[in-house]
Amino acid sequence: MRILLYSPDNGVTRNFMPHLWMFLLQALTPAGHEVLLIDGNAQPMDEAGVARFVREQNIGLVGIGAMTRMIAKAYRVADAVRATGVPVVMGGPHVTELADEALGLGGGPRHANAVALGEADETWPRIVEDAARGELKDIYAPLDKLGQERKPSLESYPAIPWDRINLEQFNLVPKIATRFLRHLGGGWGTFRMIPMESGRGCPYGCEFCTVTGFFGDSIRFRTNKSVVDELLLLKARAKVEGGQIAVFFIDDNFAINVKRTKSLLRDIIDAGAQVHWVAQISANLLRDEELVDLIAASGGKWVFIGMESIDPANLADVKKGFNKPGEYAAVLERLAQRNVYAITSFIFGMDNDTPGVAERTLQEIRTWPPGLPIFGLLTPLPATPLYKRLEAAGRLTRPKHWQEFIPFAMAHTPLKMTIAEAHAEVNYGWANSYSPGAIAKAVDSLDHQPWGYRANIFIARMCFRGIYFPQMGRSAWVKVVIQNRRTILKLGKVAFDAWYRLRLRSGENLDADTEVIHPN
Ligand code: B12
Ligand code: SF4
Repeated sequence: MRILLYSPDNGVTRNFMPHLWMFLLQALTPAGHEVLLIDGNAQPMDEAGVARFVREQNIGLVGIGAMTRMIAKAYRVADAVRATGVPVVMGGPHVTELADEALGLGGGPRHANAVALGEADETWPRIVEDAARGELKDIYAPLDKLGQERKPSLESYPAIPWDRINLEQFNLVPKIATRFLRHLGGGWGTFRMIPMESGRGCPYGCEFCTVTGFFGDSIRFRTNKSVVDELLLLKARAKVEGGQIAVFFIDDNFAINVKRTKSLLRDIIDAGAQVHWVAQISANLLRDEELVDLIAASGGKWVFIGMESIDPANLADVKKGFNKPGEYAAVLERLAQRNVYAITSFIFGMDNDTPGVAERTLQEIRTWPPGLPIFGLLTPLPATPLYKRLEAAGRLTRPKHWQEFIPFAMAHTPLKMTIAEAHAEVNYGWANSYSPGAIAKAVDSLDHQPWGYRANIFIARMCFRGIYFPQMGRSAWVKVVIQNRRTILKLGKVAFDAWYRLRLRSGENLDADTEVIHPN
């Protein structure tokens, strides 16, 4: 049977990274079946396009995975596929929480033939075999013999064949520049960001988060060896391609067990498996100097920190009191001293927020080393404690906000400001962090650093602004480049001067060599 795994586009921006679940389920598919992947963020397709693909490619089963914000598109695609007579199975966090919605049991239309609840590592092979026999069941749940929910162990994690998978759709280098960049130092003909997990689960239980409910509060790890082997495979692929690979450790809290993280990082260093990597780590765990040393030595370049708010009252409200705003600056300095920078994520529209929260937050951010600030709104995702609290208090203004998803729009009323004010705060945060002036300032603050670091923060800021300001298509990019021309010219001049000095020096050396060889 031919199987298509499909991930819908988010409709706002091209994702910088494919979704891990597709590669994982592909690796877990029983022998004898062929799996094709389409990531809508890399290969945008409308529902008719996916249905046509399914017919033309003689697909026998379609698997769709989606977060809440993409679920409306996921349902539309599922409907179009089912209309061709091909069954659809859906999985991921949204349908796990609202399986009835996907199966049409709550009064709405049915979108999926089957739903995979929770982690599907162990149920997927069964789903495939049932589909091949034409005997799909409605629900697949990971249960043990006693009927209790079972979280798969990651001890026997499958080897994802990164050396063989077709990653054509996941190259971040524009086609036009590929040939030239392939020959640049180290080879930049391709640049791929690859998702990798080293463990699952988070015990912290922040009120707005799906993770503790979905993956459970017991943390499970892969063996160090399986992570190191995967890194080595990716590194070898980059070399063969004349390109670069960076890894995003998608663990919700990569250092949740500091002892184990240190041992993994040491093993990566010992095996020479370093690639540039990004990971999510909460600020409280970055107090440890030795951990931060190992992060830098093992290839860590960016750390995503869910700071959420600079107001302790807000943090206490959402059960994230372990974040201490007073130590944010020291944590970021500790990272920056090792040339590791942070993606700092903030949520506005929290219950203690008042108008002006964005400027107050920016005032703090301006005192920190440069990084990539991002701003969102408090969002009640289905089945989270936050959703239940707001529902009970009658504060949800759009209880089924996912059915008509609107980016950066609140679905409940904050306590101390209006919805419109909350939206304006997010806009203020983005506009003032990613204006040409702010980008130039971030780059200039690294004037004492080699060119690569300045170029890195510049490119990252240019990409990150696209999370909020639509940046799809060539004309949008041309506009951004023109707006930031001063910084681009400055970076270009620094690069040219360095290249020219290098040439001059190698010319002098050539003369000196010539003198030695021909002293007369
Ligand atoms: C990496 C990641 C991202 C990446 C993007 C996704 C990517 N390219 O990988 C980035 C950093 C960009 C991101 C952004 C956001 N993310 Co995010 N992200 C994650 C994260 C940390 C890991 C995802 C992952 O790969 N997990 C590991 C895989 C193996 O697990 P999985 O995807 O759940 O898949 C398993 C099962 O669900 C199931 N399954 C999944 N799909 C399918 C499909 C089929 C057919 C079947 C059978 C089974 C199946 O099988 C898999 C194996 O067991 C998760 C948290 C988490 N730990 O999962 C949050 C998470 C998915 N993100 C979340 C959110 C809210 C967001 C944002 C909206 C945040 C924001 N406010 O801006 C944005 C929106 C992104 C966008 N614009 O599209 C929420 C989603 C909750 C929900 N109900 O939708 C999560 C769960 C975190 C949370 N705090 O609750 N995210
Ligand atoms: S620490 Fe992160 S992953 Fe864990 S519950 Fe809080 S927000 Fe979710």
